[in-house]
Amino acid sequence: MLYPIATESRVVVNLSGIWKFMTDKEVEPIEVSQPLPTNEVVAVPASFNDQTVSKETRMHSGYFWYEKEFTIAKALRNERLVLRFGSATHEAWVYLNGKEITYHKGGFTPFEVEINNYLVDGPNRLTVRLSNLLDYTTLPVGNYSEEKDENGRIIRKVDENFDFFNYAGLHRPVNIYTTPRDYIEDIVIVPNVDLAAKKADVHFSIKTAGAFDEVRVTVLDEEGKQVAQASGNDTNISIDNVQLWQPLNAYLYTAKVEGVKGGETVDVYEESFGVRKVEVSSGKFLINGEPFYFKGFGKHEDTFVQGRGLNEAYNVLDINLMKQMGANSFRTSHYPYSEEMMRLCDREGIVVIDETPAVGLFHGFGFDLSGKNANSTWSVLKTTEAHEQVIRELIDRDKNHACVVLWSIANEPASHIEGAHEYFEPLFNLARQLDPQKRPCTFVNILMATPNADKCSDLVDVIALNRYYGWYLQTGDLSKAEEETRKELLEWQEKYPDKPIMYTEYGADTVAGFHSAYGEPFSEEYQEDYYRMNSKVFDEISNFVGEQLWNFADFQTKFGIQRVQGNKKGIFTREREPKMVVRYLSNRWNNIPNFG
Ligand code: GCB
Repeated sequence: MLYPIATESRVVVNLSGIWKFMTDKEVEPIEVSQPLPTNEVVAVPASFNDQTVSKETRMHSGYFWYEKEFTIAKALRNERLVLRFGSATHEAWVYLNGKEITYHKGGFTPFEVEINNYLVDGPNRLTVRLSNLLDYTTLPVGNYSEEKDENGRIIRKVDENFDFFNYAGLHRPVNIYTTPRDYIEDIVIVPNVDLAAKKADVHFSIKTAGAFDEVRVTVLDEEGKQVAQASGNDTNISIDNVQLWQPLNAYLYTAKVEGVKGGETVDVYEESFGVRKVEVSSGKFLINGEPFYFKGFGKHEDTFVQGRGLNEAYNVLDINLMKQMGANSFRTSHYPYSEEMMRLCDREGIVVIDETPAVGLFHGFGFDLSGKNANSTWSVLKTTEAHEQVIRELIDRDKNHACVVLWSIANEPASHIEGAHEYFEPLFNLARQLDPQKRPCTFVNILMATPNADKCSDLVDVIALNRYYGWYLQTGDLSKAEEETRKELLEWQEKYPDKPIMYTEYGADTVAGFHSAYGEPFSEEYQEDYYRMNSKVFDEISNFVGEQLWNFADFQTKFGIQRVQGNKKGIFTREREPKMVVRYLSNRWNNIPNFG
């Protein structure tokens, strides 16, 4: 699915702004033939939760409604008109002028529908019913329960099986875009680069709908100069003296794709792409033939008021802070991030580990670290279908992004429990089959799934570990934590000598401004000591290819005795003020080259 852009043949109408809003108390059915019976409003794109002063609305679990009126200019009415949601969290039923026109489940991927047949002259009423319910069939996984109150009303509850607040709503842009009746439907770009010859063969497959006499692809360089041109739905273009897309030194070509009919260009779409080679070989992660070292973060889409909604100013600031620290990468923990962020990373040369929303695949997670309930994980959870769907939708959406170098199929599943391998093997096969660029794949491993216990690491190209020695284990005892860290990393290296190893999480909750002469846990001193200890061990391990800490910034979570208005493992506060450790890490990372 192509990202909506304006071109010589396409117009984008942005429906962002103020929408009507109401939660559904499920007392009386909502009549979609009528305007929503509410005076409440919310801004789109954003989560609804933090825009209200009502605690009840903020914490609402169940169904809720959005509505917006729009008019389409007469000049556009003969075009093909497509309504597109960047995402709708987590499930959406879409009505236009009272008729259901589409449905989508899964809160982090786009979907679209043609609307010509449902439009009326004058104002059109777009109504969306959403649900933020999560259960054992959805991704992320939620612990769902319901009860009836004294009036017989159903009270629904979702206890997140993961450590971030269950923000919901229309988090990403809602657009109507036009195409001609004959149009370019999708573009798949696969660059193959001969590094020694500085030459790339770029394969384009163009999916079109309707009848074109010719499909033409023109590759333009960053100055807009033509590099090469070819014709056909399946075509190769060679680029001599190719400029590579490099981490923190991005170079983007543009593929101008034209559908031509009767000598006239009918539809035009421009897709930018980078030429780079990603491989895993002999315990190294190679980008453009050189061993790359990941320095960076696990993140969240999480800001004040907007919640999980697109916040482009924060995206820009976050990348600027990363660059200033000498970081080069992040993981989209724990769900696909906005398309706007992916496009920004392409342009800024930020390397991305692209993660599905498969988080919480651990029965009883959070209140049962002993793992008693975990034993039933793979018989209790029914997430296979949702998991296949998110892999399909994520790879379909992000396949052309140069910034994406590794797919993360899941975060912290119970990969040490019987049944895990059977669950994951087909999913890894699916991802590998679907990705036209054949990027490496991994899943992010939880601390109980040690080298002896884990059942799935044979499936991965990169061993990606979330470890909390010195925080959840050996709390406050960094010398014991150092021993455990070293011991486990050496065990992984011995067991899988050809697989690169990296940390995708390590961190310590730290209350900004809290100091301790004894370096106690939660103090800024402890956070720094904790990172110094980890760095020391990383530098001893030869197959260690990267450190992505947890977390870039403090973020909102559900309530819990371990959380003080959210998770405080950020090295920045939620406002993006640095904690003390940022100086140490900036110094370290600015002195570690991206390659070597
Ligand atoms: C983890 C999870 C992450 C949590 C983090 C923590 O292992 O992947 O979602 O926020 O630990 O801080 O506990």
